[in-house]
Amino acid sequence: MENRTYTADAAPGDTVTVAGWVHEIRDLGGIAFLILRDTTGKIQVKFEKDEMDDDLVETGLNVQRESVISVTGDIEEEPRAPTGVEVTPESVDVISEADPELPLDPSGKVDAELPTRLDNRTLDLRKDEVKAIFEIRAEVLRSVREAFRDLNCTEINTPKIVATGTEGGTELFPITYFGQEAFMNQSPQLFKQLMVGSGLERVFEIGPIFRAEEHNTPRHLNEATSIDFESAFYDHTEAMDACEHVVQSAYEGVAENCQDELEALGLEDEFAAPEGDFPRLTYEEALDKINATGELDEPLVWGDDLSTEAEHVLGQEVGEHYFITDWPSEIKPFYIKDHDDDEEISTGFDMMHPSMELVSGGQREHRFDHLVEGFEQQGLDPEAFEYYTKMFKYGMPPHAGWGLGGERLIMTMLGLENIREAVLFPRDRQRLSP
Ligand code: ATP
Ligand code: AMO
Repeated sequence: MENRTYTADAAPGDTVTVAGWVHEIRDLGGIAFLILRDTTGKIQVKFEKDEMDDDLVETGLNVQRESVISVTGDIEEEPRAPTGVEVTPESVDVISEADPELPLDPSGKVDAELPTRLDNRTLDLRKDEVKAIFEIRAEVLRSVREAFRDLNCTEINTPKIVATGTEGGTELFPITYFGQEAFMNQSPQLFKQLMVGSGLERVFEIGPIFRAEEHNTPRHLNEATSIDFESAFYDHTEAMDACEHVVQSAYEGVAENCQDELEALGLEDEFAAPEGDFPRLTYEEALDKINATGELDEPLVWGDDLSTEAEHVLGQEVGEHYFITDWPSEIKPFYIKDHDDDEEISTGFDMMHPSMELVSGGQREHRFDHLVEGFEQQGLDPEAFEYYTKMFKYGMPPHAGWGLGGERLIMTMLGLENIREAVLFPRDRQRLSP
């Protein structure tokens, strides 16, 4: 809009045209105030009824809350106004009138349930504390990209319509692709591995992953954002170092650039980037720690995956971000390499927040024969993966990498109770639109 002034830039003495939403109207009799909200803040518009044109007063004070209007007038200092300045309007233009019945109250005076909020995201994101989550999400992605740049990575984009799954057959969404069976991609796993054998060597991708998760939980989505890393000539310990750097950078970016947003969320005092190296526990040490608490009904034994409850018990014990390394090979996927001196133990690792898993990764099996054997052991048909395995015959370097759940990172960073709060338009079992 030509000549538009943002409310935050309005200074005494200026004649401005501010445009935005009608946040609130307070009619006190002889004087009334309209609070106009735009992306930069709020500004008070003053109507002195006896001194102003009747039409102007009528237009300004009869407009419905949340309508889009523009106001042209002079800015004056006014210590009693919320921002210390106010506009005395010369003209008010109602650009888009809102229905008087709003499905939720953007001023936040009336609480709305999450489903109502998700059905009306546009209105929901007019609230400072909700908008703040997505400003922070954008900052996290910016900082993460910068951290990958520090690591000399190249950003890649790989297909989301694919011929095979990689993370377990039951979680696939099948689709029809010109009469052929195809799937929505569960992970860029195989593609990012193919790229470490190319001239690129070290890559990252930030993109959607699709999982037909059985369970409706506060930390699973059916469409999530995966932050993936893969590097040639890295082992699993170097991949863990890179993981720490990326996660810490995300926190540091938010601490540096999102003070207003943290304040809107009431987190300005407690927000802190995780410090130093994350503790690295072996799977066996993790089991011992969990079992020693006696909090589980049945003690865990070698080969068990960690239940949600076990993750919580361990998270409480450790109390900070940490890695679990040296998982049993049998519960890690075919592409994870076993230790050379003990093939029962894998190089796979998970990185945990005290409340949940954030990352899985490991060193990869780059030896063609071992890879094909691994497929057979997991009951997968190596022929179906020929597009992937054949490249291991033409010079595939040792490599390692990981995948970080973007929404889980934001959820744990901000203490959100439900992962859906970290997605604009979440996909879950009940939710396919908006
Ligand atoms: P003024 O103080 O501008 O002469 P008034 O006495 O003509 O105002 P009232 O209708 O009595 O107007 O004011 C109602 C209330 O609004 C009072 O509590 C006053 O302090 C407050 N008020 C008046 N003007 C402003 C303003 N520009 N910004 C914020 N509050 C105001
Ligand atoms: P994994 O399956 O553990 O590993 O996924 C990696 C991370 O992605 C996040 N995540 C999810 N977040 C929300 N909803 C979901 N349904 C969901 N599924 C996964 C989690 C998880 O830790 N290919 C490997 C990674 C690798 O080895 O590089 C993989 O996909 O935060």
